[in-house]
Amino acid sequence: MKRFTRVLALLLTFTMVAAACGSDDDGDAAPATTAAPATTAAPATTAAPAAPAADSSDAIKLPIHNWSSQIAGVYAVGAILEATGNSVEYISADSTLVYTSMCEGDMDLVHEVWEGAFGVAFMEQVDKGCVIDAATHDAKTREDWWYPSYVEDVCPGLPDWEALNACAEMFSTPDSGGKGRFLGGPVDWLKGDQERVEGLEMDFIVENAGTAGALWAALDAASANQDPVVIFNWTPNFVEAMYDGKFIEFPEFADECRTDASWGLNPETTHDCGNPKDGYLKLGVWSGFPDKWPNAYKVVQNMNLTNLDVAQLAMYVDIDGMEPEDAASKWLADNADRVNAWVG
Ligand code: TMO
Repeated sequence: MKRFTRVLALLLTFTMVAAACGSDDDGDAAPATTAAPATTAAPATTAAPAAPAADSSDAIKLPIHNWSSQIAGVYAVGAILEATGNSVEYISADSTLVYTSMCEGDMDLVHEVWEGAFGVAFMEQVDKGCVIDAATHDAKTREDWWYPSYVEDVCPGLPDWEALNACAEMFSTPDSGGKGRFLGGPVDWLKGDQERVEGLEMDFIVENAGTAGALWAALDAASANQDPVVIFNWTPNFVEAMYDGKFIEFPEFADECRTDASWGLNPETTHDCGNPKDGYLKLGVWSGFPDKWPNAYKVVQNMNLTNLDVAQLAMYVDIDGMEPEDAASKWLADNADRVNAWVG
């Protein structure tokens, strides 16, 4: 049986070569197939599948952003692409502008597109046709204002946003002029916190942390003293494994809330609502990707991260203190069966 298959494969190969040679004949008006007698069961051309297109040898450009699951995860994505024979290049990139970069051909693949933070920037380029919405992970995401649970002891009515606002003064800092301080993430993440504070007429100022680490340092310091604090946080993340806490419940999110000022509680501002509670996590590629790296593209479309994957990648770095590359290796080893199925 095995030998028969091999012989058949050889025959097919020979037929393909013969067909290819035939069609190479210069000035031969009749293609090889029409020369074949009508009684031939299968003409050479229909038996020969199109030769699989080879991937370009150019490196696939991948961004390094500024939160741990992404940084560890991109090395895992890169290692998978290398295993399929591609080469990759890692480039530090602004996490919002990266979608414009993809349009300009300066970036090829973003594997963690969070709806809350990047949904608008991503979909804008998808609508333009220069970025492809290539895969939706199973992971469901949420990104919003968040507090550690002990704050509920001093601020009744949480997690409701109006209850938070009634306690605003508790969240003041020496620089916040008596208002509460919301500590947001780096400026390339979620936009719109200032609009939200204004739109909902909250007694808060918005301060942006320079790094994710500055958020966790503020959380750590506040927790040690049980001081009220409200910061930007997200899930899946490592935080839920270390701290008990909740997201603030703002008015329910709708797409129009981001684009249509007249929508929502305040007819003059956008962002007078919370972020999506069940947000997507997507994978986007440059529109030229499928033609340039057809084989890699097949693998990329199979990639699928769960909440646990994203949380684990973050935990390996932020709790266990692993280097992102080592976290990627560990995650790849622990998930080898799934990853092999993606590669096919
Ligand atoms: C994009 N992020 C997960 C940090 O909110």
